[in-house]
Amino acid sequence: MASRVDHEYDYLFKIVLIGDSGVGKSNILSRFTRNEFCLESKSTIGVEFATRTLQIEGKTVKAQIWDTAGQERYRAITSAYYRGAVGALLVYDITKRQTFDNVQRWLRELRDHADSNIVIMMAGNKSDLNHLRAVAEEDGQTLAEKEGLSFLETSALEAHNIEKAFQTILSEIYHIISKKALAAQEAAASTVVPGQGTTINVGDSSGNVKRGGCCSS
Ligand SMILES: Nc1nc2c(ncn2[C@@H]2O[C@H](COP(=O)(O)OP(=O)(O)OP(=O)(O)O)[C@@H](O)[C@H]2O)c(=O)[nH]1
Ligand SMILES: [Mg+2]
Repeated sequence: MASRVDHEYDYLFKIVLIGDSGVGKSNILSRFTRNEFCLESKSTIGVEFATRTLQIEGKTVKAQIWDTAGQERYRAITSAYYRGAVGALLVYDITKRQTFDNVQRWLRELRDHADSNIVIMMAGNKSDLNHLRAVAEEDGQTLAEKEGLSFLETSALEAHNIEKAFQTILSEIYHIISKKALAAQEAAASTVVPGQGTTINVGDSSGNVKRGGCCSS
């Protein structure tokens, strides 16, 4: 019964991955959704997405995570990518200063294209390469505080803080949504239909992910 399967969650949240090419977005996604990592992954072309369902404060939350190319020439239409997104993971590479300097550029893009209430987590990825570090953890922390973002250093390779990064984003979104639902209920105008889940504007929710590169079997 396909329709039953479609509603085996309380909430569906769309989250977008952004950041320069090569920072590890696709590997963060594969680590989180399939527990896979690929040392020689190819640059993403266009848009892919993958899903994972998890428990957030007793609710079943389906995270639909979108991944696109950091390289401008491979990117799909920007507005469609951000449409309906309630969370963003903005990734830089702790071994490449330029990817950190470009964080401001990505924040501008979010401001221009995404919902103004989008929950943003900044991740300094490749924390396993501490000997090649070009961005101090405090620099990440300082920028995050200045911009009002959550912040973690992660490693897709070592599966360090990947789980925590998504858990944090999803919990924050859940808190915002449940506060809004409560306010709406109090105003006797709730838009949440109990038991049917709250669908947050997504396109294709088939749950499939296109696989490419060296990790495909
Ligand atoms: N050491 C280390 N390497 C990583 C980590 N995450 C990703 N990489 C490597 O960094 C390279 C780029 O990773 P991708 O996940 O393809 O980067 P991306 O951000 O998706 O790049 P685009 O698709 O071009 O935007 C690959 O060689 C990965 O193996 C990490 O946590 N540690
Ligand atoms: Mg990629």
